[in-house]
Amino acid sequence: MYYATPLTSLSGFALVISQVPGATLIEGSPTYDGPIIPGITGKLGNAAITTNNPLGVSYTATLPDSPTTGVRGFVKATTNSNGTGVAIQVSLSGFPDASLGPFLYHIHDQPVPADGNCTATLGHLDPFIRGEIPPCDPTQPETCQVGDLSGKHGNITVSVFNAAYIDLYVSTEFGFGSFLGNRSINIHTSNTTRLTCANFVLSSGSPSNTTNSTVSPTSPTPAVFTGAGITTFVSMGAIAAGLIALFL
Ligand SMILES: *[C@@H]1O[C@H](CO)[C@@H](O)[C@H](O)[C@H]1NC(C)=O
Ligand SMILES: *[C@@H]1O[C@H](CO)[C@@H](O)[C@H](O)[C@H]1NC(C)=O
Ligand SMILES: *[C@@H]1O[C@H](CO)[C@@H](O)[C@H](O)[C@H]1NC(C)=O
Ligand SMILES: *[C@@H]1O[C@H](CO)[C@@H](O)[C@H](O)[C@H]1NC(C)=O
Ligand SMILES: *[C@@H]1O[C@H](CO)[C@@H](O)[C@H](O)[C@H]1NC(C)=O
Ligand SMILES: *[C@@H]1O[C@H](CO)[C@@H](O)[C@H](O)[C@H]1NC(C)=O
Ligand SMILES: *[C@@H]1O[C@H](CO)[C@@H](O)[C@H](O)[C@H]1NC(C)=O
Ligand SMILES: [Cu+2]
Repeated sequence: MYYATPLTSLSGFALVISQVPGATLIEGSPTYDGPIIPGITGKLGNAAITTNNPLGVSYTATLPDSPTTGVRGFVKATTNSNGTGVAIQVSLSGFPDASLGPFLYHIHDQPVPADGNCTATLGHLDPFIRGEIPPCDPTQPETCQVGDLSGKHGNITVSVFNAAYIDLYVSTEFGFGSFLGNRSINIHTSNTTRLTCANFVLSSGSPSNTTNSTVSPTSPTPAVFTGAGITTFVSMGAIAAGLIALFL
């Protein structure tokens, strides 16, 4: 399995962005209108397939009865039966007018605070520091952000959405950068507005915690809040950080 190492510089990531002409910003979130760049990958390489995840362990993110959105349901992540990758079950309903879609959903880096502020979950789970640009190519999921579930497995285009698939890149093993159990799900409109969010919590099994800080240098500082977009992001290049995820 992959052990992320703390970064000391963001320069490599800024370089990735600078390779992408035509990037524009909508309200702090980058969009991309140029050609797909083949082979683009994270600063730390392609996402690694996770193996030896703890069997029988599930984490479930259940959306709250928020008054501000009708979207309800859950995303459940269960270690795949052979320990490689994680089985994802998505059961969501109550999506608003289709004109706001397709809807997107991602694992975000940070948990939702007690006040329910989805913005505080920062950006996507992105331990390989791949960034938003160019968009995920689902035929090369290893090159996508680990947390970009809709990018890898499909957008939500119906008002009641059920899906089940294996994602080989997320992990249920504590100590890995791709671990999802202490993070959150965010549901977005197509323009990246956050509709609702929820934390993963252990819902079955015994969590694995055999890794320790000596062998697992994967406790990066929280993702930098980059909501002001690329311009700000580049200007923040001097900031040392572990995980970076743009704000979507
Ligand atoms: C996204 O859509 C929502 C809902 O229509 C709207 O309130 C918001 O201003 C839009 N944001 C952008 C950046 O277009
Ligand atoms: C485990 O199952 C997944 C699909 O569910 C498959 O992609 C993977 O190759 C399998 N791994 C092993 C070691 O059998
Ligand atoms: C939500 O969190 C973001 C990021 O931490 C922060 O900038 C914003 O002020 C918070 N909003 C509220 C209403 O607390
Ligand atoms: C979640 O756990 C991973 C793996 O142990 C760790 O690297 C990360 O910092 C943790 N994230 C939060 C928000 O606690
Ligand atoms: C998913 O939705 C996003 C946002 O509208 C869009 O950019 C992307 O192309 C869509 N992906 C697919 C495969 O349709
Ligand atoms: C693993 O152990 C660390 C350190 O004691 C603790 O912070 C963390 O919550 C534990 N994780 C799990 C999944 O039990
Ligand atoms: C942590 O990992 C190191 C290296 O594998 C090992 O020597 C040490 O005993 C472990 N500590 C604990 C508390 O498991
Ligand atoms: Cu998101």
